[in-house]
Amino acid sequence: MLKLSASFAALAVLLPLVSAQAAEWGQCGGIGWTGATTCVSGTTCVESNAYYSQCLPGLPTSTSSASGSSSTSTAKLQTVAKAAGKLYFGTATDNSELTDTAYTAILDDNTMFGQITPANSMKWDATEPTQGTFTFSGGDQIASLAKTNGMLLRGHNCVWYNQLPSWVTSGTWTNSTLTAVIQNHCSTIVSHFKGQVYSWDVVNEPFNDDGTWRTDVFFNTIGESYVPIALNAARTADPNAKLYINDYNIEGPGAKATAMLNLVTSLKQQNVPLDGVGFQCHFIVGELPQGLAANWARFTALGLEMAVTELDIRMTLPSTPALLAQQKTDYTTVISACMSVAGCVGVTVWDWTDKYSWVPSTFSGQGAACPWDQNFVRKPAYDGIAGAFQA
Ligand code: 9MR
Repeated sequence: MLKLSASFAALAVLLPLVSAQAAEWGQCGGIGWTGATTCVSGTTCVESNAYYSQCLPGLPTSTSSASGSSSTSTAKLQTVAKAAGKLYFGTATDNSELTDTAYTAILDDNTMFGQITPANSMKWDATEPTQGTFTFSGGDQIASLAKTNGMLLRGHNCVWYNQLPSWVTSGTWTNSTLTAVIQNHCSTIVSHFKGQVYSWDVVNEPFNDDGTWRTDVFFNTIGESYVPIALNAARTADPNAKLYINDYNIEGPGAKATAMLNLVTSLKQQNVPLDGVGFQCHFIVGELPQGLAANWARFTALGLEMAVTELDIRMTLPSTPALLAQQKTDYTTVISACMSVAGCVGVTVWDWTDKYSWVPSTFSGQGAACPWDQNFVRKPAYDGIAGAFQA
């Protein structure tokens, strides 16, 4: 009898634990959801939208603490970046994330982040969805967050082939009508945020991976001179903002880096206003390009500054202690490269937590790319970043 009631007691303790976890594919969150918010082992709660989160298989339940390899650093990243002589350590964020108070509690810490980039709300589709009609509410929210917290702001972006409204992509343009459209768009958004922005990604991702020009509506209609057109409009609109061209797969030497180097060399020779180059740094664990610092130094030797603008280092899931250790090494490598290039002004991660990383929805089966896991637990990567700034 005694034995039986002890078993019942054990069951009574166990049952609520079991039922507190949502099943694979089950709902685990969303506005109005009152059920389980954690998932059964082997699955992870992933937000589909504000109203629905689901337990998806194949993702780690905890990327770091369960593996026993978590962060131990007590350093704050903006503090150590500043102490190392850099302007900032920053992060991308998005407006939809700002209702998550556990998230904003960390985001708002200006000893952790000294700079913010809006992941989406200053893009063309968000700011000029209809020709000549501008909406700045999303961008203003991020700008005011940066101001309230005393953080620098990177504007992202004026001219990009992606996230364009259809009136731009499907319009019937001549060189002169599209030039006017670019000038109006860049000058209106850059003017709107004048005085609030440290640097603007005026032109984003102009090249294909083989170093040829990306054949988007701008290049196809105007040719490569759409780049100086945009830069000149931005300079007139805010003479104090640093003007950047930003791209990926230019971090190490290669055809695309050479194309970018040739472009910025030619722009400088023509006295086109340009202050910096953004190296996005969307990397894969264990596959960093060789020669980062030497490549970046070729750009700063032209009198330009540079920044790591969108850093994340993804892995094939599930994460393992070995992958997390390699990821720490890789984050260290990137920060060390920035440390060794005087003109590298700062580093921005493309969101600090896996909870809001763009990676899993773009690369199936990959993720865990950020320095904090989806539960806001710091990973070994965090220590890699802090340690490299402190070295
Ligand atoms: O993080 C952004 C994501 O929310 C958007 O869905 C995506 C759409 O293109 O853009 C992401 O940000 C990109 C950035 O603007 C430019 N470089 C690559 C980034 C990751 O795709």
